[in-house]
Amino acid sequence: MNIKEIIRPENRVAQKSKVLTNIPTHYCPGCSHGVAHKIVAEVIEELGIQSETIGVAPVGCSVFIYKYLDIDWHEAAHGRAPAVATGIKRLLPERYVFTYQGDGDLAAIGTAETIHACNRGENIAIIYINNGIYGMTGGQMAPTTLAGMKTSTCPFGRDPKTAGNPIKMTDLVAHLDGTCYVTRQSVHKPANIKRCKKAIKKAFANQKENKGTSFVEIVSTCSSGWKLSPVEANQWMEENMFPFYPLGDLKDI
Ligand SMILES: Cc1ncc(C[n+]2csc(CCOP(=O)(O)OP(=O)(O)O)c2C)c(N)n1
Ligand code: SF4
Repeated sequence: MNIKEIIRPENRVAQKSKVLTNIPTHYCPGCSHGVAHKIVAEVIEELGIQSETIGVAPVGCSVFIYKYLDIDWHEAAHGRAPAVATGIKRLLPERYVFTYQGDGDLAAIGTAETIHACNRGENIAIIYINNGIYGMTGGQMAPTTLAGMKTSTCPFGRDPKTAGNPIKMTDLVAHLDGTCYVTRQSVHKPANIKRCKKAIKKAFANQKENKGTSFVEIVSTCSSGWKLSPVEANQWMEENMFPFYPLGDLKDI
């Protein structure tokens, strides 16, 4: 096989998921959103539910996720995705419904919608991309920003005395009776990507059994907001984010 034949899409060993469109994503190099999109698409393809899935898109860097995954979508106002997903799922209970939200969207402006959807046990999946910062708007402090972490609005580092403590949404929702599956994952290494994909698959599959709300946090990088290279961002995440946001299942019933 010559080089031209090798690079033809049909001859590649690893094929792109058919659920992903051919539109190039707008994410910065080293951003976790692209990998997270890829595994959500693969899960939908592997479960054979492309025509039955409805995603609810957030406000944040992933606001254009509806351009990248070829499924039905609904855009929600900032933070309101779990409320919109509730309405969709109740009207169309046979559909697989999920939200995809950043930490600014889910843990700041959307805290109430998140907590109450989880408390009601809405039969949806929530995918929560926690990069500890408001990426889209210029790297401001989020409720999830670590103590001491520098952002554009706390250039000397977050001071919990004045700015409060970083919030662990995943731990909070694990305590609610409405959640059936709560887990914290990452996508920075192949083994983690595999585990995260399994978790997302479970979150979708749980809907078939009407078990309640599945919540998958993905501890993520924002290389631009953190002002680090892609490699440095992964290292920084391992050294600083994981000790505070430890990976693993918090609840699985
Ligand atoms: C009602 C409202 N308030 C504020 C904003 C501005 N805004 C847009 S995105 C965003 C934060 C997004 O951060 P996050 O959810 O963490 O996503 P990321 O960009 O990091 O992926 C904010 C505050 C808005 N669009 N609408
Ligand atoms: S600003 Fe951050 S979250 Fe947004 S695309 Fe860039 S790296 Fe990703």
